[in-house]
Amino acid sequence: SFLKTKEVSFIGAPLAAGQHQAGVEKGPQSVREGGMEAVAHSLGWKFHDVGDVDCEGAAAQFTGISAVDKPKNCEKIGLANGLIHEAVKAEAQKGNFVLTVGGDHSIASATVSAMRSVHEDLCVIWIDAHGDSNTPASSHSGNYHGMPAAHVMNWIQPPLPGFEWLKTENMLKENHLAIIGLRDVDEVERELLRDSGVAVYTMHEVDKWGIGQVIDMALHRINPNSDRPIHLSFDVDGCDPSIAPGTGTCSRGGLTFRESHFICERLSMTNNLVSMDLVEVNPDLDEPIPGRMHGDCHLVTAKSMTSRLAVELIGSALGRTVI
Ligand code: 6HN
Ligand code: MN
Ligand code: MN
Ligand code: MN
Repeated sequence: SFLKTKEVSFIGAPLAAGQHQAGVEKGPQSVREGGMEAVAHSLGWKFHDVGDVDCEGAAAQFTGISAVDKPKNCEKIGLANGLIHEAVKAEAQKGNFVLTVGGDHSIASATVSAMRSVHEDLCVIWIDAHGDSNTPASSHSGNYHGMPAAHVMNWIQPPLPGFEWLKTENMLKENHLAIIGLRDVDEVERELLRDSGVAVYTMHEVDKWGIGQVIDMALHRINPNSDRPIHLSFDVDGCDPSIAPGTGTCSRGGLTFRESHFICERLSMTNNLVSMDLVEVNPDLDEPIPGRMHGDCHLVTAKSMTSRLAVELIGSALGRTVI
């Protein structure tokens, strides 16, 4: 294994400035309160809660007018992400499994580059309804959470103000990234992805091949000899809104409950998974769980649909099996 310990470092990354729906900053607390520590313990992991990165405080260091109009909040996000990057790097250097809970998906340029700085050969599985591969020029919304994959592959020039910590040597090669679950991609973003070496599996491929084949194909592309450490960046909006309503950018026709779990289970079984992001859980947009709908694990205490799904998916990534 690429891990030196059987310990999870939980990092809360309550960043919301990469999109415009309030509430996503409550994601880390909802996962804590949902029983994450108990679930990790039950699976044989020690659990180290690093606490929340002070994203608000970091963002407040920047006052005045941004040097760029896209992405929105560029310097603020850059400063917060710099702290997230350092926190992830410090935990990864201990040899712990690094679990970063967002916050919006903006944090992924910080987490992926941090993991890359520790593991030269890192490859990444990115679960999402969206490509997150916009550049400031291709983005309609100007929201940075639609850009972190592009950014961490060095597609954004000139360098963004606030991101001075993001070094070229910690960026990800295109052929080390696979994105699964897409169904909502912007026009120019589509061209960027088509012309790239990124392995892209839309919901069409999931329907055609089944999720088992899709993951195997993705792993074959980005980790052909099964000798590279794997980071999982899981945007909960990759899941169907019927199982994950509590997120800011819902898109119909997503991954089912079992497909979502299968991804996490399959990656856990590689024994190469070193880190995970679970992002875009917005407790303010979430819905209650119907009373008679049992979960699969009594240690999960989350009271709403998407927070509960988040804790359960992380449990699967940490090795939970039925028998
Ligand atoms: N996410 N492609 C859209 C945009 O604004 O660039 C949506 C991005 C969503 C990003 O959900 O992490
Ligand atoms: Mn995303
Ligand atoms: Mn998304
Ligand atoms: Mn039990």
